[in-house]
Amino acid sequence: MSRETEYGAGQIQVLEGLEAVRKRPAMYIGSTDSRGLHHLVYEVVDNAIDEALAGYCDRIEVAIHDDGSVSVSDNGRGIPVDTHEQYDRPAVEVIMTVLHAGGKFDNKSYQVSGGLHGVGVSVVNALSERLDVEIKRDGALWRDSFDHGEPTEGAFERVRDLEEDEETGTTVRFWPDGDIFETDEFEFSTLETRLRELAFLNSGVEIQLVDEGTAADADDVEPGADRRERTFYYEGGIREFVRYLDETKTVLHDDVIYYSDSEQDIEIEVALQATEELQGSIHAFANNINTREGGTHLTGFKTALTRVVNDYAREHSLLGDLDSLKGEDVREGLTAVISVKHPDPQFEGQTKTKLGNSEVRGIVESITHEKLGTYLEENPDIAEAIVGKAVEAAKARKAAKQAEELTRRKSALESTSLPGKLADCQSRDPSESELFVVEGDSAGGSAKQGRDRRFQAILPLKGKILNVEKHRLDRILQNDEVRALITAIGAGIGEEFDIDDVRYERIIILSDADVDGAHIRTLLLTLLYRHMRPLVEAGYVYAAKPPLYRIRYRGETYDAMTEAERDRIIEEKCDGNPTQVQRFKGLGEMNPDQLWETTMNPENRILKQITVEDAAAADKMFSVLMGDAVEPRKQFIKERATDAEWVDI
Ligand code: 1YM
Repeated sequence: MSRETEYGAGQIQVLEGLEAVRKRPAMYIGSTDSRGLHHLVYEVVDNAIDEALAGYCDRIEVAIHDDGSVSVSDNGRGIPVDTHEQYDRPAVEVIMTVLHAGGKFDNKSYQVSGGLHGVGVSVVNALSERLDVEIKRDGALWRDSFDHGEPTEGAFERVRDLEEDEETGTTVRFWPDGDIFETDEFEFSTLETRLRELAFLNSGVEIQLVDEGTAADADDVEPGADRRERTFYYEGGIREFVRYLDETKTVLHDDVIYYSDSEQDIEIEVALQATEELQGSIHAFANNINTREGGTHLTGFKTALTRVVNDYAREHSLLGDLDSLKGEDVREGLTAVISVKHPDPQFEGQTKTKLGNSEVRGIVESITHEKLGTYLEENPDIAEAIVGKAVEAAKARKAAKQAEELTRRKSALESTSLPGKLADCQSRDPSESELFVVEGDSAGGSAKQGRDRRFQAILPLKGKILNVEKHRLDRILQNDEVRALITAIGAGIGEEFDIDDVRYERIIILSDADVDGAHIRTLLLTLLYRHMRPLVEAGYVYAAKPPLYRIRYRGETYDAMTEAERDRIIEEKCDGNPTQVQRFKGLGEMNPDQLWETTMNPENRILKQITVEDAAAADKMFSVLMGDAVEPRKQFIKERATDAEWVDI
């Protein structure tokens, strides 16, 4: 009986399942944009991580190939290849083709990792033009291949015996389906951020990322180097994660506080360290997923933290004339990573990144209360540093509140008058209105003349806005440029920010394509990220990418964003030497028409939507660029040069 002619009931179900995934991919992987594309990689990596958590694998390699495919390898037991009774097919084919079989069969140990959507590798297969798998297991190398999710006829084979000392393991290589995804470009930095995070969250697992030089952001590879490679391995797990997050900050104690415990099969791990910063950053994970919307683990931690620090302060008479410390006081400058692993996590919230399991709250709370309480009693120096910082924060909060109230009454914030420098648009419909925040008066002038005034507003900003990282809200509000921006956007700031009041749903930062421009953009993003975060979360913030070069050849003009693109255009379009290559030194050099054509016209322009792609990475970048430590900042700018702004934030 040949497989391809006799479809059993099970096989028909499989084909229908794959069809459903291809019809509505977003239901399974969230979206078909760049995020969805990268999600495919994470889904495969998650299976390897599961194998590591089960104790059978300690090395994972991810490679971006030059034919648009990505491969993931591990040195685990290898996906089973024996015949699956129910389907009468090799188990690997069942795993690759049956929806939700990518997790574990029913009798298997629970799956701790699992992608955001936890859909399994069969979804990756369904959304790939081609997927190859190589398995070293049961003494042999096995191979199988799939075409748009369906097993390729005759592809399953036992290739050869394993050498005596050859490791077992799995390699999955897939070519995403170009008809389904809007982009086919894998970004090294996006994968790097997630894989580093996974290595921190799963101590002892070595994760390597290799790029054959073809990733979308390969521009910043040193000339001559055609391969980028990063290896992540953290013996200390989330302790090292905290150290990494604090690398550029002034810490208040050297040791990272760490505790872990488990209850009812739920594993809890916490690492924390106090710093001099004003901003605190707590990153909570559940089953390796960054729970950006928080949840019961975070609530439990915060409650216990506030109580433990208050108890200590009171018992040791450190409160002075304060009644008590608020949670926000205790968290000021605190870096923490919380990681829970739960056999049956419930994800809630808009983006399904909020942990909902109610029992977790009490468990994290009691473990934190006990372990952190003990730690503070045993380490009075550290305890006093933490309490001292919180007391200072509480006093500053009171003073800031008074100042803020005063400022608010006097400032333009509550008045309806718009800043004088603003050239507003005619439309009053935020959904079609755009605000260009432009670096410098001269570029601002060109932008005002070049714009489409029906829906484009221009706000020129002079010089550099205040370094918002280093100041509390009361000082920030005294800065004229900042106030003009807040008033123009119209939705307030800080805790009072109300997204429903925004006057433009596109805030477009327009600055020069050089290091200074990158700096100004970063300053603005810092302000938006720290004090108007809902704007970023809503996807309302963009950076415009002005061209660097204009090439003229035989009456045609071409604009290039990078040096590499310039060279490519010259090579591809110009048969002989181009008539003229103009380098734009700054926005101010473009006349209003050029600015409109290249940078403002929705038909031609390139906008980069700013997302809070990864709070940890963003926090890190802002700290490096804005923080006190000079060396890491220099290093960062040197490494990324003008690309600094295109990292994912
Ligand atoms: C590059 C991706 O998928 N590795 C992988 C997957 C599995 C196993 C080992 C595995 C698990 C078990 C037993 C078990 C999978 N197994 C299954 C299923 N790497 C990658 N490595 N033997 C092997 O959980 O008991 C699904 S994935 F279904 F067989 F359990």
